[in-house]
Amino acid sequence: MDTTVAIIGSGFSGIGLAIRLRQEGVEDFVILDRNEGVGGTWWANTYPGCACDVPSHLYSFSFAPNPDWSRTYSRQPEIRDYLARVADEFGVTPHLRLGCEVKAAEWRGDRWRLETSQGPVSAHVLVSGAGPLVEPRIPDFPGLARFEGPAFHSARWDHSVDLRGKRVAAIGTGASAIQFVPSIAPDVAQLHVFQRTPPWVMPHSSRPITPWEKRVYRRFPALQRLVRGGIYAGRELLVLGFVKHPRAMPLLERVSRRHMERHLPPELQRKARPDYTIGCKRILPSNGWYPALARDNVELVTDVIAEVRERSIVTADGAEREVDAIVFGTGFHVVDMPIGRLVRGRGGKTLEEAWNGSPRAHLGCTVPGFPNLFILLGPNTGLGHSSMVYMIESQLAYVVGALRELRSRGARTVEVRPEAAERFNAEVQRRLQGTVWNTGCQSWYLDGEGRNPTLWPDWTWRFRQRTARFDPAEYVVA
Ligand code: N01
Repeated sequence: MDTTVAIIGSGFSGIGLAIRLRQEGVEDFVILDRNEGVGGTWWANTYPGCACDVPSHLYSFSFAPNPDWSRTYSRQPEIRDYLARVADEFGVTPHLRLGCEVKAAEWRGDRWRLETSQGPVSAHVLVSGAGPLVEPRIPDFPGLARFEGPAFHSARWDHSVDLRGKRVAAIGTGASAIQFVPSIAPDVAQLHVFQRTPPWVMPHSSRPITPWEKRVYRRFPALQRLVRGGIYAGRELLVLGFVKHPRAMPLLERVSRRHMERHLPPELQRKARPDYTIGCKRILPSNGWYPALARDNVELVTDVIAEVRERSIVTADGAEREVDAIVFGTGFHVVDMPIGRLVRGRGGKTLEEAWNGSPRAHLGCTVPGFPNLFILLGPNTGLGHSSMVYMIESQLAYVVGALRELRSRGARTVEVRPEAAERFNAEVQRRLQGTVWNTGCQSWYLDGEGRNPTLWPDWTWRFRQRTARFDPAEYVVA
């Protein structure tokens, strides 16, 4: 199959780009997604309690507001359905190739040649909308392969396993675990929550949106835009604490601590109290987390896992806990994201080889040596406080600008100049220096050397400004 643009992934990035391409009059494109349905991460993550911790009005396309969100923070099925509906409404669905896994992509002089599970695809331009949080990371605990019960990652929830009445180990206490632990705790016989680092948890303001509010939003779309703007501005204020004045963060710490103290007895507080600056890992909103930890059938384990046996987990203090199932909420391969190994640019080098252990790209999007390749939500586009859909929409404008440049010049290739990419990355790393993410704790935001290849260290509107116009001077257009 021959196409102008091949897009990997049908999440917000892939669907968003497809819509923008159609608006530009480009119809010759295909979206390849290994899943059987639309939605990317919102298709793949089906764990109990899965929801977005960014408000619904902001976590949606600006050009496709949804007056019918059922809650202020939407749950996974509703976001998945929203994406499928938007794909339909904007005429993108016929461009989808679902169940189609991209296994390799190689630059062949003037085109990309893709190997997929449905045969080869040749594309003039390749866009990755694969996202940075796709490949589950399961720690290599000694003996794990010997475990005889079901064991799965939260992003690959095995719904054929009935956890009711079982003894379950939940490993990890990040953004995913904090959602599934309170959801399964009432149904299991015993839940052992293995925590390496306690998260900072805030009170959650999630609530149903009333029929009256929905009617108002439907009648006055401008009001919904206003609410969206208000949420955006409120969240943006957090940048002040994360980036500009980390010393302001103790205010938030106090709120979180009080939240914990309200729900946990003193001996559990000691285990659940974080000892690092708030914000250096994702701040987690939940009203269910601490009450779940306080349940009689839940145990918070803070000893390190030493070994997994056929039917049990042994911690470093020698304690052995019999379990029937293990659920991993242990995060994703981010610094070593799979797309890095799939894509080969000029000279046969993979992205991973070009990155040499720490991803980097110009405006989180383009990489020297990889012509006609655009990565949506690439390196240093992540946020700890706001909607990734905002970052995606910013990059969509940039990619469309690049494609317009190609078309208007009748050119074949566009490739970022190494000096432009280096300048950008040096600036981003300089800005990251004093931020809470680089100074507050060790997290998956940082690579093995302490470099931060994941987060955007500034106001998000600055990212929008920087990506609003494609600057051909930073590229070789030939
Ligand atoms: O993963 P995580 P996640 N032994 O990496 C622990 C997005 N997201 O899937 O902190 C024991 O946050 C690890 O411990 P530590 C969001 O961007 C968004 O929960 O490294 N424990 C941590 O507790 C989020 O940031 C939503 O010490 C081990 C946990 O596993 C990202 O996805 C919802 C371990 C991993 O937490 C990832 O979240 C859900 C080991 N060897 C997720 N290795 C929204 O609502 C790791 N851990 C938008």
